[in-house]
Amino acid sequence: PSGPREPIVGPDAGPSPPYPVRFGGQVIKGFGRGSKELGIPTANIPLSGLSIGGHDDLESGIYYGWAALLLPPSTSPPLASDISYETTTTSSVEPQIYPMVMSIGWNPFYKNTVRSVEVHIIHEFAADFYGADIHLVILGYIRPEYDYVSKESLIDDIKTDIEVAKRSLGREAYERYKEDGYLRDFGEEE
Ligand code: ADP
Ligand code: RBF
Ligand code: MG
Repeated sequence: PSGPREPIVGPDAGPSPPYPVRFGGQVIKGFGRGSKELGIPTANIPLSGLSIGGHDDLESGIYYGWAALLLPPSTSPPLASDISYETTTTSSVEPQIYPMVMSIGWNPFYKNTVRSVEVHIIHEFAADFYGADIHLVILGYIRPEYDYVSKESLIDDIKTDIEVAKRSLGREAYERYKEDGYLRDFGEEE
């Protein structure tokens, strides 16, 4: 498909049903081509994560929202609070919250035989975070998945998705979901 893309998607008043959709999972190994082939890493999450909260019915396509990342202790930099005080009773590792775009589907350009859930976090990380827990609050649908004539046109569209997500999330009624309790509540998974 060609032609202009909408700069912002979803109603200005805020996400409308079924959004917000909340779900999460642990980052697993994918096909190993997000970073290497496209220059756009995607944290893959098991599809079974999608059934959390009864949302195994999300249609294939590209979505946007907020992601919370809880790095496993081994890959987190030591915190000053861990070193200086022995009085800390609960984990002092705080989840970090970032804007994200995600793809659910079959990657028609690559003709995958399994449906995948992949999240590109809009942030530059110094290291990989396989095994980390991710919580997602999905706030809207951007577009269906397409097949493409070239890798470059797929990359161009993903870059546009990232800009669309940033603008769409910048609206007050979407920005406020950064404070959603689900993004900070990782307690039940330890
Ligand atoms: P895979 O096929 O195993 O998913 P990718 O090439 O898609 O490999 O890279 C994904 C991995 O890169 C993630 O699991 C994560 O550990 C790391 N990563 C680094 N930066 C990001 C980012 N901004 N968004 C998502 N994953 C990232
Ligand atoms: N793959 C497709 O085949 N068609 C798409 O339209 C498509 N859109 C994507 C949009 C975003 C925002 C992201 C993060 C990925 C998208 N992908 C798409 C998946 C891409 O092919 C996949 O991330 C890489 O192959 C690495 O697994
Ligand atoms: Mg990936």
